[in-house]
This record gives sequence, structure tokens and C-alpha cells, in this order.
Amino acid sequence: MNFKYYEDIISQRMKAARFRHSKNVAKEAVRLAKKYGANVEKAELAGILHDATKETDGPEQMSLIRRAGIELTEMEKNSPKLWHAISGSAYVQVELEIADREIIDAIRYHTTGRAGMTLLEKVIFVADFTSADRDYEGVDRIRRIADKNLDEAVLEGMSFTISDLALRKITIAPDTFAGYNEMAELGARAKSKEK
Ligand code: DGI
Ligand code: FE
Ligand code: FE
Repeated sequence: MNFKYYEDIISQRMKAARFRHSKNVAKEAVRLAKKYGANVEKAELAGILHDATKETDGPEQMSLIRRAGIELTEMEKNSPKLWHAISGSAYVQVELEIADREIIDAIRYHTTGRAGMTLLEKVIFVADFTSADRDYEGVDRIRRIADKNLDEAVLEGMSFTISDLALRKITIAPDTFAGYNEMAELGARAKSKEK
């Protein structure tokens, strides 16, 4: 896995600010991977690549998705914000020839999450929320949680996203709900054990 090689390629696909974000996510993913026992090299690589196609135009993203053999659902077709996660996972497969399923899926599900997330998927999902460049309201709270319990941080991130989307009356992907329900149930069970 040649991090510098991929970092170079990716830097040419995006503006400086997004490249900075990608580097911050890679760094945060490494920190979380060490803390929670995920594969550190994969975390760093998935982190730098996770937004690879965020600045790629719609038709090119659709072409990457087609080339990777991915079928979009009607809702996905109608949710342009979700495209970059899917086309990003397609891009690393068809253009960078990365075959590692864990890395591909960490990119694929970095925006929505899903039920049954792998440790690496959780690390990237949370790192995207807690990277150094993030300054939304509530980021301190999620950073604090991320230092204590990765699953709780995933749940917090999903809760944040769903609340935000619902307030703005934007469609919420089934994967987002499925991930949220799974983590909320896990959290509820942990709480009932504490008592
Ligand atoms: O790419 P980033 O900006 O670093 O972060 P991201 O990949 O988490 O993208 C965040 C955007 O994606 C934000 O505008 C909310 C949107 N989003 C997240 N989950 C869903 C969603 N949009 C829709 N329509 N449905 C979702 O489930
Ligand atoms: Fe993203
Ligand atoms: Fe991101």
C-alpha cells in the first residue's frame, strides 16, 4: 500500500481545502485505528481517498459507477450528495485498481453508514466527523465520545445527520436508517446492562 503515491494522485483531483480535509481525515483515521485496533495502513489510505470524487462532475461520477457495475436505487439517483461516496468507491476500484473490499466499503459507506459496518467503516465514518478541520456546532461533543466508545460515536454521527436532514426535509437513505437503528439498539442494550 503506497500512501504517498495515492495521496499525490488524489491531490490533483481536488482543491486545496478538500485535500487538507482528506489529509486530516487520514490522520484522524490513523489515530482512531490505533485506539480501536483497526488496520492502520488501510485506515490511512481509506481516509485520504474517501472524498476522491467529491469534486468530480455528475456525468463522470455516473460513468465510474457504471464501470464498477454498481446499480443505483431511485433514491440514490435523486440524492446527488450521496453520489461521491458511491463513485469514490467505484473510482478506487476501476481507476486506482484497489481491490481491497474493506477499503472500498469504507469509502462506499462513509456518508450514510449502514447496518453491519466493519471496524474500518466505523473508523472512517467517525474520522470524517471529528477531523481537525471540522468546526460545526457539536463537534466537541462527538470528539469526546469518539475518545471513549467508537460505536457511540457512530450513533452520535448518525443521529446528527438524520436530525439535520429531517429538519431540512431532505430524503434519508435506507442505509442511514438501518445503521442508526442498529447502533441505537446496541446502545439501548448496553444501557440496560449498566442498571
Ligand atoms: O463529503 P463530506 O462533506 O466530507 O461529508 P459527507 O460525505 O458525510 O457528506 C455530508 C453530506 O451528505 C451532507 O450534505 C448530508 C449528506 N447526507 C448524509 N447522509 C445522507 C445525506 N443526504 C441524503 N440525501 N441522504 C442521506 O442519508
Ligand atoms: Fe464525503
Ligand atoms: Fe469527507
